[in-house]
Amino acid sequence: MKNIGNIISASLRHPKPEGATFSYGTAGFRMQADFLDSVVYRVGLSAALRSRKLNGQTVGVMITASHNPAPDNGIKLVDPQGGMLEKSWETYVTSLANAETDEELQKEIEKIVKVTKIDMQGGMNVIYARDTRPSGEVLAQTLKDALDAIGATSTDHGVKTTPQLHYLVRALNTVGTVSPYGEPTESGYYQKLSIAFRKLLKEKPRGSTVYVDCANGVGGPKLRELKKYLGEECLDLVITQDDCGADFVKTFQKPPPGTKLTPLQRHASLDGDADRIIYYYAGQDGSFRLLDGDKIAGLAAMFFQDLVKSAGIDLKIGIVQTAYANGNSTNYLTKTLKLPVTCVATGVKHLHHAAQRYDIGIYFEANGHGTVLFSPTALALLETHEASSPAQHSALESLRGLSNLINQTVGDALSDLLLVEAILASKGWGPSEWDSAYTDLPNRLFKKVVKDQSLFVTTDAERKLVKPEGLQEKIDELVAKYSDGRAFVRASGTEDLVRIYAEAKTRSEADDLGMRIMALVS
Ligand code: 16G
Ligand code: ZN
Repeated sequence: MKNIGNIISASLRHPKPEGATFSYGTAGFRMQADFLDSVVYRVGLSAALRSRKLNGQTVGVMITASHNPAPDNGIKLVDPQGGMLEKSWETYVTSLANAETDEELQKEIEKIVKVTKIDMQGGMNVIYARDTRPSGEVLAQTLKDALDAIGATSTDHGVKTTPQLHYLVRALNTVGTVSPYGEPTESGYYQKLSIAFRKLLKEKPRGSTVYVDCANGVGGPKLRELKKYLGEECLDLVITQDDCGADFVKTFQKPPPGTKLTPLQRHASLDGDADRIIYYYAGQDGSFRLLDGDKIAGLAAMFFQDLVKSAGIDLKIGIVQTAYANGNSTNYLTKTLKLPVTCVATGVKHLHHAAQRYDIGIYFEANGHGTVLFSPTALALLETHEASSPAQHSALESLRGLSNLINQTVGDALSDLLLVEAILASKGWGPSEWDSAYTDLPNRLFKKVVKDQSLFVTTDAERKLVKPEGLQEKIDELVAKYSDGRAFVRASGTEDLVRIYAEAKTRSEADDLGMRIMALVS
């Protein structure tokens, strides 16, 4: 490889911390920012190799640690169609990150080139962006160092939300094709979303105000920008920056401190890189009510089902959830709406993949990561189908609008916000009408530090443990004692601990079940 000398000499400036082991987890590499330098350098090399493997198509790199504390950071790769890095490449990236010496690094690079049969003749194109974490700037420099050393053409897109970077990658790779995704710029992204949103709203009057807490992250400035494109007459948005965000609200089931809820007023919280959103409000009686990812999935499923019926077309709608989905949300989808539901392991890539099996695949994690995917068949049908009545025409137009409004590359808090707002406006609903579809079963989430989390091995989309031996039987015995009881234990993919989820008919039963399982886990 002709640039190997440059790669190794630049690598001297980014030495690997001795003995450290890194792994490309559900959300790429994520850790304290101080330890990331060598990882970022090697991810840069991986991105360039991946681009070369795919004939020079543009690959994306995002520097973010999502909702983790400010001193953390992370890095992940985006494939040319805007999705997550293909699974088989996670191993290659991990092996580069863990090469102990520069000789080993060189060997690993040469191995990847050989094993994946990369023809090194030709260009490599990589774009990158970061969230607003202070450590991002220096890490972006390190990334550039790697891309220069290997000889890739690269563009620094500065501060972006994670989904914006996914959008840019797909848009860049589809310029001049039969299905261009959109103008490959940040303003192209805002234009695409705002035009679709305005079309969907038609002449509907503007709904009441929605308050959006952007978790002190990159969502704040970007939502402010989007607001300019939407125009005041479309959506009354009040943007706030609390330090907590979606994760806090979902975990503690209360509003961010400092946020006062007025009954029936809509609120939403994003996370640090704006790929996750949840809603909440106070009921008439002042009680706190969460409208999480499951509730968004339910709302979208109901709406899409109606539209597809009204449009008179045959498209298969399906929903993808994880074990964290509230039992009553699954009941609502399967029993009330009678739609198929698939359960997969935690992590956006698993949901995304499973959702691609439907014509309209709706996927949401309870924590608010999610989107709606339209298959190529669905898009073609929407394009060509001739309406035979004004009602059909209007439903078809709405479906077309939604396919442009919804980010097809990955879950996107800004796009999901507009999706929810468009549905509520179309129905003339407030949060309580939305919430009335079903009542969540009370649930509790615990975490426990254990000696070795790798001893916890699951099956059945993480709903059952196969190891430690005998533990699942004990959990089953306990669960059977509670009405509507359900529980599972899984090793976290982002922290060194295990998570315990329990739900049951009443709050006290859910708490009790969770605590008893906590006591079983060690
Ligand atoms: C990551 C995943 C998220 C998942 C979470 C679970 C992506 C982009 N993010 O943040 O989807 O819900 O991990 O964390 O895939 P845990 O394994 O620590 O419970
Ligand atoms: Zn995130």
